[in-house]
Amino acid sequence: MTSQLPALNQWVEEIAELTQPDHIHWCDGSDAENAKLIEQMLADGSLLKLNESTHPGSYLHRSHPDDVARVEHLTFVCTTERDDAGPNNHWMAPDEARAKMRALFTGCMKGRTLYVVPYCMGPIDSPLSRCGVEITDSPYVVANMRIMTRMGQAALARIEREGQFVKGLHSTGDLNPERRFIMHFPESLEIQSFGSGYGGNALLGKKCHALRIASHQARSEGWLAEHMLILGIENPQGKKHYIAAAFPSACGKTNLAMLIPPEGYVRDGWKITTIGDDICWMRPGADGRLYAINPEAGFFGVAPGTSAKSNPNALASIQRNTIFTNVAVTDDNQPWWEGLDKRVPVTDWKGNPFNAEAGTPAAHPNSRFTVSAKQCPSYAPEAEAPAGVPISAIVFGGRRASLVPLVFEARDWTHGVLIGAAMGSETTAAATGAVGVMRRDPMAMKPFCGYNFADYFAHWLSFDKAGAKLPKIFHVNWFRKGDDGDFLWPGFGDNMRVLEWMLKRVAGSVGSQETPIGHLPNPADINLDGLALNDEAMQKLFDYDRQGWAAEFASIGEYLEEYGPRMPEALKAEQQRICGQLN
Ligand code: SAT
Ligand code: MN
Repeated sequence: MTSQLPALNQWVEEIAELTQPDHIHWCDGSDAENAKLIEQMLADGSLLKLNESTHPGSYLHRSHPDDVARVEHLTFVCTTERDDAGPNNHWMAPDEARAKMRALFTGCMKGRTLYVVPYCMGPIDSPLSRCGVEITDSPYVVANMRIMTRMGQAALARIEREGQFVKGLHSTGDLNPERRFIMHFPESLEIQSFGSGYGGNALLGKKCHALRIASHQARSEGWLAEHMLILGIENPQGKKHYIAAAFPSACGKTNLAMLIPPEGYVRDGWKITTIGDDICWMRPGADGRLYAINPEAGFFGVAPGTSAKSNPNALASIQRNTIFTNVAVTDDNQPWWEGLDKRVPVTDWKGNPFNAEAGTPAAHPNSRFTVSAKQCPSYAPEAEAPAGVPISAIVFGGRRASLVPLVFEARDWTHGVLIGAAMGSETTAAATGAVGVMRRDPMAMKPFCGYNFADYFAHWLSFDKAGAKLPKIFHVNWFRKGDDGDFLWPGFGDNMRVLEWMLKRVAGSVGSQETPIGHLPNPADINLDGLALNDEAMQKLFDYDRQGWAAEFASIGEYLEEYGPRMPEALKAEQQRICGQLN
């Protein structure tokens, strides 16, 4: 098979010549094709069949133990000018990067099959969607891309019609971390990834295309590609709002997107539905509002911590047709991870007998499930709507043990952009490196923005123009800890209480306490019925520490300075104005 697009055929030929595969297979995305790939992976041991009666159609993949997370230090944005990538990215000159990758890709598919994977990010018929083709030698990647994107025949037809697509070239190579690079060429819409088979390094539609390349493209086309979940929230009167929320990887986006409200809310008729759990593309509509789509078709969620209590919708979604990566296994061959339940698994994520005494987790902390969004009980049909959904509120949040209150609201768009730009969070297992270190992660895009953050903030500011009806911007922190080191806020379903307050603010039906950091809630306006928050929690969740914030804002100022003269004046002025009020 080939396509009706000469540019695509030519590229595939070129890559085949370079990588020298034994076979070339154009993926059509069909069930039969998938079944064949699965059969082949079962035969070569790259997939293991899980318990068919408890988890029909589900498989376990164990990655190489050195290949378990994104590798930010090996991820590059290769723009002609170094400054266009900015201090937020690792940069390599395009020619140097191409030469390096050419050497790695030469002959790397000998003895393997080259898969051509056409995919569409977003509903096939949405003007907001964008397409790509990933060439890969990993059948595991093909099977995951089939779940995570609209992959195959229909995507190819759109690509042939449009003539434009993102070119993604991927090989697992020899999985040697010394020979691993994830290169982005946003100016020519290209991605080259070598030496990893894992998640965001290898499923090129996800972080590489839908965030790094798309953010660059979005800037020139007037839209936003963001690291955000999208949820629908329906009140008892049947009115629906949509909220987009940015949190760093492994900070609970999937849980929030699939939230089940506390009992009282359910009884009253509140409902949360899920549009997406990781990525959001937004564009101003004719009415001035921002309209969003989820470019993905599935969830690549963190398994550990997922339970009937923390996220019943996710758990229900992954009972069948799911690919698990790096989880543990029970004696009856069911997938298991820390936080699931009280059972003790027999095999750890590396395939060794599990020794509970050793004190190391059975599932890898960044173990994942890949599942179609359609299997989620809370999945919203509007997620397939070509026009997207109108966003009423944007939420920024991080993992902060101290200082940052439960929720506050930006005074206006510029202030909201500063709140996003100033986001800080403690690092998680989603990337290699130390866990629990506080770092600035603006809009949760630190690892994902395909261009200079200073220009990115300017792009965000540019949406505030005549005729725009922009969402309100909020900041939340579910992770504040008390003196005893325990979380002060119960989180999970109870986050509904905070979402409800946001909607009251959107409707203009409640007031707030004005402080230099923004509008804080009057605690009486947040429904805390049935929660037993102690005095320390009430005090710390709803208060702000002026001195602490003065120090925080001084550090935010230093952070913005790192970007030099490209940093928009309006953002610096906003930071200085708040500093002035705090000191
Ligand atoms: O590994 S992924 O980038 O796909 C997941 C994540 O870090 O959010
Ligand atoms: Mn993510």
